[in-house]
Amino acid sequence: QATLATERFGKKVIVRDEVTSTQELAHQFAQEGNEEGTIIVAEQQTAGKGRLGRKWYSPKGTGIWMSIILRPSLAIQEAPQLTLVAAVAVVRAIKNVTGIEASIKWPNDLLINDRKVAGILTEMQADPDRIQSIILGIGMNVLQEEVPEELEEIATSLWKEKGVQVDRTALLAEILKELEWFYDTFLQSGLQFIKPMWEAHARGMGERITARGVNETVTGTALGITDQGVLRILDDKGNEREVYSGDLDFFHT
Ligand code: BT5
Repeated sequence: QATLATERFGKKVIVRDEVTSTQELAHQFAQEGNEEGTIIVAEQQTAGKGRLGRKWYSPKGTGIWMSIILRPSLAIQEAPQLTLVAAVAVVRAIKNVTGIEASIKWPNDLLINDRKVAGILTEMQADPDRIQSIILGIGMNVLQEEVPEELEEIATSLWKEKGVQVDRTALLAEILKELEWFYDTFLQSGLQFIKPMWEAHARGMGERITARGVNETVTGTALGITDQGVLRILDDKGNEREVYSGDLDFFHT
């Protein structure tokens, strides 16, 4: 049981025991005309999705597996910024509920002690010139005592980090509160206001990193992000480079 402190987000909640992916269901509900802020949550996903066709492990009753329908009036190329906005909101929610300071791994991972506790997935349905809907998915490991062997090195849960059984409903309510606030702030004033908060929580800024983008891999010093959420890297030739999306590697010294 939890009280929602939001105006629109979570006004309609669709709860399922088992789904393939809350993203798939949310796309359907969006196409059927459901309003912005409608959320889909499931106890278990049998085919949870990460980016680029990757799998998201979503065992029964242990996490927050949720997708929210958004209908922002944004240009199509601005949509990826929502991932960064959501990351800051989820960091805040984790802090407010558990006291844990998670960090952000560009563009869409949240880490605790360098292990992934949550991931964000933004998918868009658009006409050539207009966004129809964006389905923003958040997956968070909450209660798992163990993560699968193949993820042992890279994944964690709030339980594993804190040894406390965090109430998933209360945490979800907090995520929705923070998300609504950051989303509205972003739509009103762009990324400028959120950017310093993002950079303050981001891992690897000012450090040597490799960004593996879709078309290119850049190694150098991470400088931060632009006002459009693009990662800035000073490469080894002294040129400033911009990477739009991809995966980061840190170098542990
Ligand atoms: C993500 O992709 O991190 C986005 C994850 C989004 C999941 C939510 S759950 C609700 C909604 N419905 C869905 O079907 N999806 C969204 P990516 O950055 O591509 O990371 C995927 C990688 O994370 C995998 O290849 C694994 O290495 C790792 N991974 C998989 N499951 C994990 C888990 N439960 N915890 C931590 N890491 C995991």
